[in-house]
Amino acid sequence: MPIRILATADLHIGRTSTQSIDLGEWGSTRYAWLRMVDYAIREGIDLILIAGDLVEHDNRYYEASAALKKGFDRLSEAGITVVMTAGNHDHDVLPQLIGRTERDHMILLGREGHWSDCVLEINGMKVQCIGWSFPDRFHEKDPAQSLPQGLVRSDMPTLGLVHGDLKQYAPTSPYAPISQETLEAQPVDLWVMGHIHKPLRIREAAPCMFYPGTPQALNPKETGLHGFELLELGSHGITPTKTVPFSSIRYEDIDIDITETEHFSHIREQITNAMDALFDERIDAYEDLKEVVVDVHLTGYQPDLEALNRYLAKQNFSEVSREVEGRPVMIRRVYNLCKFRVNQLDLLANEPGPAGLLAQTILDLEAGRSSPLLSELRESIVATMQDARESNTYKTLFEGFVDEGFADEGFADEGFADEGQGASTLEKESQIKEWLIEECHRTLSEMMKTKHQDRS
Ligand SMILES: [Mn+2]
Repeated sequence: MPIRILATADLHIGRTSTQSIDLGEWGSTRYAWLRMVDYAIREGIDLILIAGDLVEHDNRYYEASAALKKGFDRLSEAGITVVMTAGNHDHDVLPQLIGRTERDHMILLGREGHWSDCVLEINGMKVQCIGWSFPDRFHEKDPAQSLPQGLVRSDMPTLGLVHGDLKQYAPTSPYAPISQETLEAQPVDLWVMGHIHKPLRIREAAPCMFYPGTPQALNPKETGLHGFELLELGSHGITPTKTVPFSSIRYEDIDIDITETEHFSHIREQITNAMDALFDERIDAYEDLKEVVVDVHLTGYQPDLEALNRYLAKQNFSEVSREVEGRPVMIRRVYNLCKFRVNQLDLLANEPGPAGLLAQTILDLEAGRSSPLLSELRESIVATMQDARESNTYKTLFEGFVDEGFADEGFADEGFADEGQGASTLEKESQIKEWLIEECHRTLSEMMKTKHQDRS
């Protein structure tokens, strides 16, 4: 019989999902942990792997302690084994908590930042687990480099747990920048990773490697589907992983293009329609999903951004919140991300002066024509981007995916992060074009404003 495995990380017991209307205890990660325990028992899970940050940092000790103990007791009774490593949030609290409840089926690996292993026998099959835990709040070294030669056994399958960033995206992260190549080179069947809150499949082929992400989404930055991974380990290795939707709250961003919207009063209806479409287009409802929180991004071009801002400021969009398929869908915020559009760009382009030149430049860009001004602009942008990348200020692709602490420290920048190392020349070229159009529109908008003010 194969071993049924539930893999998770970053539960952060002690926190509560933010911005909910009325989730009550369903919003707490403490309750999510107990729900997960029930799930494991109900579904006949044999082994739970938790790759760090099970518990929020130490000031939540007492809240976490009782719930953890309750969960461990239930799992123990059901004969389910839990193998864990500590992350940057629970580097001190998890060893303490486990220390008090130490028992055969609850295993914390890699204490004090030293790799360790355990061998389990489940359903007549032997399996090795290896893991590394955070020794402190920060760890600037790559834990993969300290993995001892010969730790991984060749006579049975091995499952690995580690917490931290991936080095190629965050080379100087203070949260254990891990070399993916070094992990891959180990004869390990599976790597479960923690720290990045967005679920990420790194690779499917052996060794299978993924960040399960937060099973209970914590804030509006954690959009999309959140749950945990279910796997089976049999005589032929690991089966492909399956995500089990689990979070009681779901955060979504919806983009609505209002270029064609002439009357602002229609925006409300457009938002309502987009909300109704959510469950058809991207959300598969499941029993434990209790609430959806939506941020709306108004995009496209509008001729009068000031008037649009004034209109939006007067609206109470929470009134638009509604029930869809029996669940409250709430509008949290409406962002105006529209760009300025000059109605008669072609007329303006004929005028002398900087405004005319900018209008002409936008027309050139849109038509794919070149001009001396454009070549100059393009060169200086490429140089600036190069400088930015070399200065290492923009370290990660994972803006908004990582721990709040990390993102808040401003390591990442969306504009450059999206650009990525894997972007093709063609993609880069179209991003430069898009960015130039945006900048020209923005500058032109400023110019036109001044022009109107001069007249009045
Ligand atoms: Mn973490």
